[in-house]
Amino acid sequence: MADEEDIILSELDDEELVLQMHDDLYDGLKDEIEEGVRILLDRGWTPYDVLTKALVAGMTIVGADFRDGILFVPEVLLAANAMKAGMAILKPLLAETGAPKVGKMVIGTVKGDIHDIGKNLVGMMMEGAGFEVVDIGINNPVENYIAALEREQADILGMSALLTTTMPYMKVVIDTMKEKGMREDYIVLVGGAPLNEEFGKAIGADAYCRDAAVAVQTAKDYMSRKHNKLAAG
Ligand code: B12
Repeated sequence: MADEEDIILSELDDEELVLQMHDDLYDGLKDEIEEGVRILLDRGWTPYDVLTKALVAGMTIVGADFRDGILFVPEVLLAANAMKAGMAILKPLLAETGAPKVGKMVIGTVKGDIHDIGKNLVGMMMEGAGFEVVDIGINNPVENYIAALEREQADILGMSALLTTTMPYMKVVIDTMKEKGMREDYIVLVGGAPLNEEFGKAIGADAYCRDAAVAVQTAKDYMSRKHNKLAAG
């Protein structure tokens, strides 16, 4: 039987390498993930494919085993760190489109919630699509969102929540925006694994986005409508 340590990533074909990366992500092996990402890029993979097929797909397996009680917080944290290391290599490449800025987004995870991988991914993909992104991090009370929107003169607010206990806080933010008479000045996009379309509607968001690709498309659609509206005066 082959010893794990004997595996030389660069000798694997693409398919084997991607499967090995899923395993390495599962085991929280940061160095191996970084190496795998570099190899795939060298072989001509697009940063987006590396992100979705090697990293996000691997994290989905981690998520399933966490849910089923096979993995626990410390292991998931290691996996998350490995994922972030891979994402750090891809980030500049995804952002490197040189496209004119199409709009500005403030994005953050809500109060009580420290999950940030999905939010970071959305931020990266938005930057890649030509948006300017101001990331206000995790565990944000409503004041942080309001202050950032006003300070940055943003077009879009993005809120992330991964817990059923923290997602209702999005409504607190939207209600506060309404009270301050500023709700209509922004496009509000929400996301995170436990959310769905109905929830997005119920709390008064403009849209719920299932993943980062949908977030980019939705943001673009709203920005072009906003421009058309302004042009129509
Ligand atoms: C990694 C992880 C952790 C890591 C987080 C590390 C980090 N830096 O983020 C750690 C170990 C710290 C952690 C802690 C906890 N976690 Co946790 N975690 C996960 C896990 C396995 C993966 C999440 C992830 O990163 N996914 C990968 C990314 C790419 O996907 P995503 O986040 O869904 O994001 C995509 C979309 O949702 C969308 N999106 C996300 N945000 C946004 C925002 C906008 C604006 C838009 C448009 C779109 C969008 O686009 C993203 C990219 O495509 C999930 C399982 C799961 N199925 O989600 C559990 C999970 C979310 N965690 C869970 C739990 C219970 C916890 C803890 C309470 C565990 C504990 N007992 O302590 C704590 C809570 C800590 C806290 N207060 O926040 C539960 C939540 C259950 C529930 N229904 O509420 C889950 C679902 C696991 C489970 N099934 O039990 N966790």
